[in-house]
Amino acid sequence: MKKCYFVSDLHLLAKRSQAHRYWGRLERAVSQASVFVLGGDIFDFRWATTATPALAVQEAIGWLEGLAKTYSQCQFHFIVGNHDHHWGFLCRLDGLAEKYSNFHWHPYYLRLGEHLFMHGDAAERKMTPEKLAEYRIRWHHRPRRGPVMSRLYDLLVASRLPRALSPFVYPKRRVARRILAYLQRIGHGPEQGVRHVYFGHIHRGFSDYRYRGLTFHNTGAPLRGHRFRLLELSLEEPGR
Ligand SMILES: [Mn+2]
Repeated sequence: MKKCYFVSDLHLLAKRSQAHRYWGRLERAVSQASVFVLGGDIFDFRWATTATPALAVQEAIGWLEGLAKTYSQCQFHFIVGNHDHHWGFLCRLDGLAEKYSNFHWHPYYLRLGEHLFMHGDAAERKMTPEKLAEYRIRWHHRPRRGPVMSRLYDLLVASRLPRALSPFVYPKRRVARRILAYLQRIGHGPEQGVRHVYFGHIHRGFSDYRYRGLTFHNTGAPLRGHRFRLLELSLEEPGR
């Protein structure tokens, strides 16, 4: 069995990210992992505090490159989220994958055996692949936020209001129903052998929520007042 970790929604580059508090845990996991899945919104280009968007891209690519180079024993899979959906950044991912044979990227999802990894924005509404693509493209046109808006947003997160509201905005059952419908549309439902779904986006950390043949696991987010965890699983070695 191979050890695999899933983590998402670090929101690096944004001031409100508390991911630095988890570096020790993240590094320990990466050093033990054979497969490490980064599930989207790892970077937050909309709320990046760097002087220019180009610098944000530079930092993000540098961070991924550092991982791939330092932990060459580990296969990294980067799944894009809505906050990392930034042209300048996406354009660089193929180059990174060419340079490092242990770096792979996926615009929407990754399936490994009975495990399906995705960002989770497919739970925003009833999504078809086309609607999800449109939703992502709208993120390209959303303006980058300045320091004032950023400060206001930090205050909102600090108030813990988003955390308090999330069970109402994203009830587990509704989220599971929407994701299941999306997976069936793309041909990766329980009928095709998928058993476990790992995702982020809704910032609610939970494991083992069962719904119609699927078991859902959410990583949460390292933001103040939110639950956050690395999700660990074992993957079958191929050919066994
Ligand atoms: Mn998201």
